[in-house]
Amino acid sequence: MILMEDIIREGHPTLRTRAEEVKFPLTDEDRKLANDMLEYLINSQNPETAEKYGLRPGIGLAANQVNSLKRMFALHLEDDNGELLSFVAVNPKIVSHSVEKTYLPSGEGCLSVDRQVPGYVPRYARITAKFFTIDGEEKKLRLKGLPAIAFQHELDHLNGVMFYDHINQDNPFAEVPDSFPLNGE
Ligand code: SB7
Ligand code: NI
Repeated sequence: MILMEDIIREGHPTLRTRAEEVKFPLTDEDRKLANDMLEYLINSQNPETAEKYGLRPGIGLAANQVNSLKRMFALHLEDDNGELLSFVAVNPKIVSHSVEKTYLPSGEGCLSVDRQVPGYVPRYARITAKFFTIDGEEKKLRLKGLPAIAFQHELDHLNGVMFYDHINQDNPFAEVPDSFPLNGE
């Protein structure tokens, strides 16, 4: 099982390295990694297991964060309609996106960042994403709200990008053109 000590932190070069496409069928090792990442998120959101194992809660986790350069990440969260979105995305991409942006008024955090980094992180408000499941099935999803933000945060990890790379250096809370704040988080 993945623990906090398995999650690499800022300064580790793997977080700044582009992850590589995964080939199908997945190897047993790839499958284990995928399942372990999703399991971490589920355990981290359960107050008992989070407490027991000292897990920081997360809605997403990318392979780079456990020092693996495979293009896969896990997401486990509810959308605005209370529907559970829980999957591992392999070789994910954004095929189209809105012009409009959004951001969390309280900023973003990251399991690989042990400090608060204040500021707005502009994200596309709506995205159409494509990815493969662990079993090699291709999925196409339309996301908005927190799931869209989380998908972009994780896809960034696969490209060696950190959330704070997007924060305005001169004024972290500068108005984001053509955007709205996403409330409820
Ligand atoms: C806030 C937090 C996350 C995504 C978007 C907004 C995920 C935090 C956990 N991670 O570090 C995942 O990479
Ligand atoms: Ni992160």
